[in-house]
Amino acid sequence: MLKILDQDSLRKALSLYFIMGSGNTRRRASVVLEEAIQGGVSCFQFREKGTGALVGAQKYALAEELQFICHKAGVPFIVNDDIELAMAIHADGVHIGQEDEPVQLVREKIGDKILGVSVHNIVEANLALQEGADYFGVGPIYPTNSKDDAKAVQGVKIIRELREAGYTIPIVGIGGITANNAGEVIRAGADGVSVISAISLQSCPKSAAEKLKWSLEIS
Ligand code: TZP
Ligand code: ICP
Ligand code: MG
Repeated sequence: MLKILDQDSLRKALSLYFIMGSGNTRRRASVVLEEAIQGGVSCFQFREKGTGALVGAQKYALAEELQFICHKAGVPFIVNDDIELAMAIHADGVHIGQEDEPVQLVREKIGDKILGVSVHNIVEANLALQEGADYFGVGPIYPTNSKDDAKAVQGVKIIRELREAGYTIPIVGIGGITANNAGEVIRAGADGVSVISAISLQSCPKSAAEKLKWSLEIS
């Protein structure tokens, strides 16, 4: 586990936030992650979901393999939804959605690990902040093929609205983000972009990450 990040370090770490599970790539997830990190990914979320998702010991083993790669590179390793797994392997944090356990309960369970929460509007944002979220994942900003039960596309307007409402918490946009639209997400007020397919499904994850990083730098 990393040293606990202060809010500014977390903000920076979230700038290029890569998410993947075994179902998001046709290659070995560990190889894709290694290449993505070489390209500049600054945070990683293990999200093992959907048809054919690994469970039990296999899920645990893949989590540990990917965590080791992150650890070597000093990249925070966050687990989606599975708090038990996150605790068992001493992950750096967890990311939960509105359908998961209440934020407050998760906060109690994970102590000072990083806690990310998916929020879609001001009401959810207010509650998540009050109950102990460290950052928000906001989306889907653009249409996505990577989430079966994705909510309605929001555009970058929702990020602007959260900033205008006074939220200073780190925010990442998610959903359909590519090197072509990442700048727009940052200009709306996000601290970073979260992507699955824009890295995991590319033939060269390293150059895909580099292009995303470049688009963030010139935003
Ligand atoms: N939550 C909202 S959209 C999404 C998740 C997990 C999927 C993002 O995947 P992609 O491939 O970057 O659109
Ligand atoms: N945002 C982030 C960062 N991760 C997710 N899994 C999600 C929203 C749904
Ligand atoms: Mg969830």
